[in-house]
Amino acid sequence: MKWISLPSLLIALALSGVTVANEPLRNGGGEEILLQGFHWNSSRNPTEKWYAVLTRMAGQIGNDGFTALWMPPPWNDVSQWQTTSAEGGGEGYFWHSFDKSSHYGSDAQLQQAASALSQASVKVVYDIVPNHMNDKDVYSQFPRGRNEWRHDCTQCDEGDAFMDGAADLNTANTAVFAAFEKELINLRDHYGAKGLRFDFVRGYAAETVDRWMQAFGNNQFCIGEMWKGPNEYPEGDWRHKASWQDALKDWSDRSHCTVFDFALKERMQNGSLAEWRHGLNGNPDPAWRAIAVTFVDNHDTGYSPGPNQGQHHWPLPEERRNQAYAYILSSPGTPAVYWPDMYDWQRGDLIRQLIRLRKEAGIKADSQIRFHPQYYGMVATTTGTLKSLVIALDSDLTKLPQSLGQPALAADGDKIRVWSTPAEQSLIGVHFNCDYADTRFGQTVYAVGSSIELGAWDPRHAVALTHNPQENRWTRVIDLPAKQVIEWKCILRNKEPPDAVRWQPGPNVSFTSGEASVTRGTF
Ligand code: 7SA
Ligand code: CA
Repeated sequence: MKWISLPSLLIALALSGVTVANEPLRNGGGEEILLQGFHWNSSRNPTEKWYAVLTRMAGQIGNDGFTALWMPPPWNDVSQWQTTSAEGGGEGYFWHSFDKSSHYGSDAQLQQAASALSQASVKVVYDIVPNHMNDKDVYSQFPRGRNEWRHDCTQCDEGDAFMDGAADLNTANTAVFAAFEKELINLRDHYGAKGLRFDFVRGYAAETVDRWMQAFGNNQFCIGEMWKGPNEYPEGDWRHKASWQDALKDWSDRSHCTVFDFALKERMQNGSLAEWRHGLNGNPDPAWRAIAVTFVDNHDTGYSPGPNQGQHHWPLPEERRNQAYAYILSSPGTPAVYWPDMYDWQRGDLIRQLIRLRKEAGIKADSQIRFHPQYYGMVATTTGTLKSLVIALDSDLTKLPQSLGQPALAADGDKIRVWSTPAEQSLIGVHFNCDYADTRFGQTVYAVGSSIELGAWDPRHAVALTHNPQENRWTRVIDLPAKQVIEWKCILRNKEPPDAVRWQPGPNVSFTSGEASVTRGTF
């Protein structure tokens, strides 16, 4: 029997067009901390060319703990436009040619900035805009009438149109695909590109991005900007009824790139602090957390220093901004920090401290996160390779478990508290049982105890058990980190007010999680 070797089997599969499952997720090993290296008005920076600013700041950016910098589009953009509510042009998103001299600076200045950042061990990630280009110019790289533009034919676009689609290119066309493939390799070989941010990915196929990345560098970092809510998909499209997370994961599965966590952005904008857990980066499945690039604002959604204060399409209100940075920097996903928040609006010290705590804990994109919903606000524990970080945002976590001690960071009048603790062990489900409770109408039996999961002995934050009438037993499985010495008691409590309690008599029940997986208290 002739055995076919694994590599040749994989090649055969790949050639057959079958997507080989082992395509790597291109998330930089999950250890990237990204700085958006520009804002909406950077191309109009009054004092010095933007590339010169980046060269001057490269060392500080590295010292501040960033591992990668998202550059603006590197291509020449001579556009000027006006709409009823705004005007602009030259930012790079309506580019004219692959020429690197632009409003951000000259080709030489770009090279200087790229090498200064690389010397500071900061990966250069260019913003790529393949969906469209300035169709207004007489000069155009792509001739008309050859199916290279969306409007050349009815099937001449593999995605959405930008505005009315007059400027859309047909990325499925081999000449168009090849032109970008060549330019991405040029950016890698001559402009220090170590990663790519793909603009407006709703405008072309995720598989096209995957093929460009295979040419650019199959393991290099890439991020897709998929800003498209469920209601923007046509009625018949499954994503119209799916969640923001589902559509983002679908795109990442087909491109093998990370994706900006617009699911978290939407919850930050429209949900309470407790609902921030529903971001892609809080998903119970690590494969979903690993693809999330979390952010508070960017050059579209947020304000920018300078004219019109930028675009501010979807800005996070000021009072939540510090808490949002505390959350994305001490939770899973790949955090992205918006330039003005770091270097223009005095938030830099807080962000610097948070980055240090994240790195000391060894938190990665797919790290485990546990939410503690029995508290108001956002209380969660993220466990990295070295430590666990407990975060409490605007919460009523007042009685602290001994294990927590003093916060490693407190800010915003204690609205932000972060503790650094020894890395907790993996979780195990412990059966909590309470017997012989003679409950009055409306009363419920709770478990309250020493650890944060059990409310740190505060009945208000105890865990409600469920009644099993046959055995007159109240019970619940509670996930706890293994190897923790736990003390606890059964209590009788009304739902509201949460303080009317009757305690289980006698000494506390105590056990070590993992050695015991069942524990019992009796009234
Ligand atoms: O409204 C915000 C959110 O509120 C929430 O409550 C909503 C959200 O759904 C809701 O829950 O988000 C909605 O609105 C977002 C912002 O418009 C949408 C999002 O999908 C939607 O859900 O995001 C879209 O728009 C962003 C700007 C894009 C997103 O990918 C896209 O999904 N961001 C990236 C894309 C571009 C374009 O490359 C950049 O746009 C962004 O910086 C980048 O991050 O000759 C051709 C031609 C004609 O075709 C046009 O008809 C004509 O008007 C030219 C003219 N076009 C001009 C535009 O009108 C003008 O606005 C063009 C030449 O210049 C401008 O376009 C700018 C754009 O304004 C600017 O944001 C573009 C090119 O310079 O550069 C930037
Ligand atoms: Ca398109």
